[in-house]
Formats: sequence, structure tokens, C-alpha cells
Amino acid sequence: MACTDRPTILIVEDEPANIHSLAQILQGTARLCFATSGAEALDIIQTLAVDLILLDILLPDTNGFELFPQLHDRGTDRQIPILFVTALCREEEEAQGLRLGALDYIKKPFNPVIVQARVSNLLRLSLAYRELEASSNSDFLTGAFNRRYLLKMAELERHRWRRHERPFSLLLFDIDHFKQVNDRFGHIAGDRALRHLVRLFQAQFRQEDIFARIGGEEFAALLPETDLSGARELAERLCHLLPRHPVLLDQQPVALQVSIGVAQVDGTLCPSIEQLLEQADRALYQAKRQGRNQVVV
Ligand code: GH3
Ligand code: MG
Ligand code: MG
Ligand code: MG
Ligand code: MG
Repeated sequence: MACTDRPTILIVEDEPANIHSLAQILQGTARLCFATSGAEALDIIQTLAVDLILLDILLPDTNGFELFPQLHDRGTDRQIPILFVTALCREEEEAQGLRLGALDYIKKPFNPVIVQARVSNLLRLSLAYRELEASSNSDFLTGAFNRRYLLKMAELERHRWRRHERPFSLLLFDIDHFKQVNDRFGHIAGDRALRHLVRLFQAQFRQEDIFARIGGEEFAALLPETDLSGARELAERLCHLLPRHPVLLDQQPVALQVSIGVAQVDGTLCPSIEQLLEQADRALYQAKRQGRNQVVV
């Protein structure tokens, strides 16, 4: 998450004169942060959401061509757009930079007006892309993640499990007797109840957990690095939390209840995500049959 809503540009540059002139040119365009070495740049992108990187090639501890892939793909699903700003002016160097995937290759000495225009165009493009990406990953009604994103991240988690044998768990939620809520208060109120549940639950997850609405009144949570007992503990907590925080519908407090099925990947078996979902679904079905408002592992 960015510390501010303003877009952030990271400028990786070691020459004080260039730092100064880029700061002057771009100060009105975005929030700027600076790194004077490759190590510093890698540090910054760990903690700060950066929207665009301006990358010098000749740096004290590395060169921009080598640094590029480390800044671009950080082992997450999101790439940071990068453009080179460099004194290396040969055509083969420019070609190398662009072939790596840089959005642009600006040669020093540069024209301030052109740099400002190029950077703001690319920043606008990068923000539009990010917005599109965010909306394609989220559920429009509740703002939770959607099924597509959960499945994508579950696949990533599964690869991580195969490489490092890290356990992870999956929770499957289905609201109990939700049809009655709609029948009694109407669909719009039902929608409000869904948003209420999402707000309440989202506050309980860790940053790296993925909580998604995967169907009408069905949700799932992917819990990286979480074994069965951790997953069960969280599921129990959520299950007890919901009825204690009723949603106001037609000025009446309405207590919702949820049934939760838990599945875990551990040991040497490597089920597919579909198998994992089926496992959680069987547990959920049993929770329903045993009287609802409970967790089954
Ligand atoms: P159970 O305890 O067996 O899960 O009972 P239930 O009534 O929740 O189960 P059922 O699957 O029969 O009904 C699910 C209901 O969820 C039916 C549907 O009207 C409601 N629903 C699904 N999607 C939405 C939605 O987007 N908004 C609203 N308001 N209701 C929805
Ligand atoms: Mg340099
Ligand atoms: Mg259902
Ligand atoms: Mg159902
Ligand atoms: Mg239901």
C-alpha cells in the first residue's frame, strides 16, 4: 500500500546534478523518492508502493541493465514499470534497455520539457493499468477480491508450496439461511449485509491473506504460511464474531451466521486447487448438515 494517494516515482540516480534537475522537473508530477545505489532502490521497493521507476544505468554498486529484472519482477504478481534515463547513448544500449522491457529510454543530457511530458504520459498509463488490474481482481459489490484473483493467488501459493514446502490453508464460507434475509428485507438490504460481513472479516485477516467473494453469498480465504490449527483458530474466531456484530436492516439489528469449511495443504501430497476447494466444500457441507454456524476441518 502506498503511504499516500499521490502516485510515487522512484528515481535511481547517483549524480547529484542529475538528481537535482530531475527533482526540479518532476516535483509537481508525483511524490518523488530517491535511491543513489541499486541496493537502496531494492530496499525502497520492499516497503513503498512505487508506480514508476526512472533508472540510471551507471551506478556505484551495479548497472541498470542488471538491476532491471530485480526491480521489475519482485517475486510478486505485480511488475513496476521502468524507464531508463542514462548517459549511455549508443543504439545497441538503447535497444538492450528497450528489449529488457523498459517503457522508454531517455538519453542525457535531456530536455526538461520533454522528460516531464514523457514521464507524465507514462505515469498516467501506469496508473490506468493499475486501476484496471485492481478492478479485474475485485468484486464490485463488496470490494473483496474476486474468484479469479483468489484462484490465481492459490496457484502461486501452490508453486511456493512445491518449492519450499510451506503449508497454506483455505477457508470456504457460506452464509447460513441467507435467502431468509433477502426474503425478509429485500435484495438491496441483502447486499448491504454482504458488505457488512466483508468489512467485518477484512479487519481480521493478515496483509498477505486473500479474502474473496467467490459466489453469491459464498466467500473463500487463502491463508499463506498457515497450518490447520492456525486456520481453524481463525475460522472459529470469524464464526463467533459475525453473530456478535449484527447488521442494521430496516433499523433492526440482524445477526448473520456463517458456516466454514477448512482445508490445508501440507506433507507430501500436492492436491490441485480444485481438489483443495472440493475438500473445503465437503467440510462446509458437513458444517451445514451438523446444524450450521460452525467450523468443520
Ligand atoms: P444455507 O444455510 O443452506 O446456505 O441457506 P441459504 O439460504 O443461504 O442458501 P441458498 O443457497 O439456498 O441461498 C443463497 C441465497 O443467497 C439465495 C440468493 O438470493 C442469495 N444471494 C446470492 N447472491 C446474492 C447477492 O448478490 N445479493 C443478495 N442480496 N443476495 C444474494
Ligand atoms: Mg550514474
Ligand atoms: Mg450458498
Ligand atoms: Mg446453497
Ligand atoms: Mg447460504
